[in-house]
Amino acid sequence: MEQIKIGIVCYPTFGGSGVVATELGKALAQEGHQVHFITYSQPSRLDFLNENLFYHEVEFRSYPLFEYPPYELALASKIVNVALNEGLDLLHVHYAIPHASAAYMAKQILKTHGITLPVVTTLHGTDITLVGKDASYEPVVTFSINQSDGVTAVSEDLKRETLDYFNITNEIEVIPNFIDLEKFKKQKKDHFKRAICPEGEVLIVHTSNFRKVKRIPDVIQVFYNIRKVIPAKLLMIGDGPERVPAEQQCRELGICQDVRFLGKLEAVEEVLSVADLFLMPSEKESFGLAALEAMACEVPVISTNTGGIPELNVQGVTGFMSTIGDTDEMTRNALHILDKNNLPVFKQNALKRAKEFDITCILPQYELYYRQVIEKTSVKMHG
Ligand code: GMT
Repeated sequence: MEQIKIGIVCYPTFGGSGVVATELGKALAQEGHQVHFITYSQPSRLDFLNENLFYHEVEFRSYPLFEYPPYELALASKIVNVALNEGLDLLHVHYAIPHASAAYMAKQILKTHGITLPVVTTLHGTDITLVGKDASYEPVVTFSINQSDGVTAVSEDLKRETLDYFNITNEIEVIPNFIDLEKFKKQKKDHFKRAICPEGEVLIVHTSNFRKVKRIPDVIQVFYNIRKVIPAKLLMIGDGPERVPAEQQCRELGICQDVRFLGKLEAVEEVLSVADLFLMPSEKESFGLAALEAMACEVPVISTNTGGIPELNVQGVTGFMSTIGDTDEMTRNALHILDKNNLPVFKQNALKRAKEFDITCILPQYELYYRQVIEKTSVKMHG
């Protein structure tokens, strides 16, 4: 297959959009495409060497006049620089704010050099459902989505929400998130399980960036309810503004000895390998990549039924979904899953469902989409 030179713009942090962008770039490079990451620091999962992978750091200097250095301008300049020097065929930006508008500006500058750079924008979630809807960003988000040459969303629900809320004149293609089943698979970590759960307790896990939207108090409440019925331990992975209040909640409930906050972890799959249940009581979740990672490691999921989660978690099969805040129902369903007669079936179902999102199924969808966008853009240019 002919090589495409792709620029990928993303957040380098632990958030889902950065993870998806990085894993996608790595997989594209392994397929023989040339991938140039453009962002402000090394993406956390860009952890291996490949002759087709490149990283370009956006430098944005401060100046006494700036309260906030203008990152978007520095990013647009870096995109122009990389496109000119590396001969990019396409730019793929993940998370609309501010990446789609920086891409638009870069594209206009490149036009003055006689270069057409097709831009694909992938909508991930809060760039639409929370931040994007804010009046202070909405006109720019609408404009930059409409000016992209291709737009993808990570779930049907996110596409619907985008079309309902914004005045979108562009087509939106749904390409779901994916998982690398070579990396995310159940590993033998019995010693770890014994260390965490010495009395054979069940192990419950939550991973997130600990923001309000994740409803961390519900995670603790469901765990507290479960623990009243069966011996259980909870591992909280990740970090963010809701961590300190969650630690306080554990102290107030007197459950600190059974809850561990592990902070940001690189090898989440090692912990998931020994987990019995994953909790995701989010208020909003356009897809729920963290739940997919759990399922790939054979962990069933208790979640809300919000956003794109119903496109992933199958009710009564891979786990259960409840309305936001219904921690009593979540507890009842969790105890049903954790029953020793039910758990093995839920685990196998979770893995089977995760296989439908294997990167080998989703990567060709992106490659095809890139080719269509490149083709369409060059017809527009010449036609
Ligand atoms: O909003 C976040 O939690 C972070 C955000 C991101 O862009 O990093 O996550 C969103 O994108 C992920 C990858 O596509 C999805 O799996 C998450 O469901 C989504 N988060 C929300 O919609 C809250």
